[in-house]
Amino acid sequence: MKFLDEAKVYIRSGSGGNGCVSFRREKFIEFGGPNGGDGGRGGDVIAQAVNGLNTLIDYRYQQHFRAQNGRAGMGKDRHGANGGDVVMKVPAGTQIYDEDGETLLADLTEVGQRVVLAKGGNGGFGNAHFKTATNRAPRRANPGLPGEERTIRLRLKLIADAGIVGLPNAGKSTFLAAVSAARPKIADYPFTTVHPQLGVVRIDNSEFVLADIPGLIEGAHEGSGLGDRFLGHIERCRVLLHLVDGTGEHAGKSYATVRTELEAYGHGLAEKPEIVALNKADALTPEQIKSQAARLKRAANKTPLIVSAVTGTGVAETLRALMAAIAETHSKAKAVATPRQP
Ligand SMILES: Nc1nc2c(ncn2[C@@H]2O[C@H](COP(=O)(O)OP(=O)(O)OP(=O)(O)O)[C@@H](O)[C@H]2O)c(=O)[nH]1
Ligand SMILES: [Mg+2]
Repeated sequence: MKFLDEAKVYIRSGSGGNGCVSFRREKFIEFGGPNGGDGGRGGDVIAQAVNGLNTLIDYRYQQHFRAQNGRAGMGKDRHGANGGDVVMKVPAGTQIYDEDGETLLADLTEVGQRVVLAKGGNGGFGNAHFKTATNRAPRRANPGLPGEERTIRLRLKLIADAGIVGLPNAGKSTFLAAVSAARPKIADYPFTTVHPQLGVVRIDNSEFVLADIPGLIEGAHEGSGLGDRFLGHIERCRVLLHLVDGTGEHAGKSYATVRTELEAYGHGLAEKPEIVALNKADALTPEQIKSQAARLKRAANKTPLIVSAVTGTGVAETLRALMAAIAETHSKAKAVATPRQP
């Protein structure tokens, strides 16, 4: 399936049906009275988060969503039919913005969540509605109200528990492939990964979702490389796995480059708990590991894990560290949600 994480969509809810002007006319019945029915309501445009989607690609092919108009009321007190709603199915993690791309209208983070984006117009009253003691033959009926139209922007921010960051070629995709059933493209050139990938990781009877995103280079926040827009996909991650290529020139500098980009991007990424790992240990001599790990430790202020995504060295430890960090953020969130009773 192709990946698309931004889409612009035009939506229009249904207009209400007009009310009807009509009088009862039957043989032998005088003054039958008004019997014009009300118009039906126009349909709504609704967005709903559904299971089994992880891209907005459908919105490349369909960019207009119109709900049905309500039908007009009719004589003999017949109410017009309501217009059908149209439901836009989106993956969980989709944010819906106004046309300006800044005003957040809705954030659908859980499957099943739905939001009405454009309400259908009400149907107009038929003349039967306007019958009063003093006006027993009203000749007025209301028109239906028009539907709403607007342009909205959908922005998908994948929901993963942990996200892998690092320079291009750090081995992020190799790591994801080693620990999950995901099969990202892997190659020894930068920017192999051009869009985010998710994998489910199972360790010690629990599981979590790990996201692999395109590599970051210096200046990514100014658009260098693939830029930093994919960082949006790890905004909601609880922890980061920062992979540093041990075969690179200076592990400490590689680390710092990526950190600078995380900080420049903002949105709380730099404050997330981070597990640091020196990757490609299999390709290094023990001395090289020692010196690179020391540089990395100085830069990151914590002892890095030593990993080889290819041979599997240190992989289980890394997953356990991620799992523990994820669990910790959960318990912290709970502590905030339930303040102690005085
Ligand atoms: N020796 C060794 N090579 C590795 C290891 N992990 C990854 N590689 C190699 O490093 C190269 C880049 O790996 P990828 O997994 O594509 O790197 P990436 O970080 O996803 O790169 P981008 O998607 O371009 O950002 C590939 O040739 C891998 O085979 C490792 O643990 N040891
Ligand atoms: Mg990759």
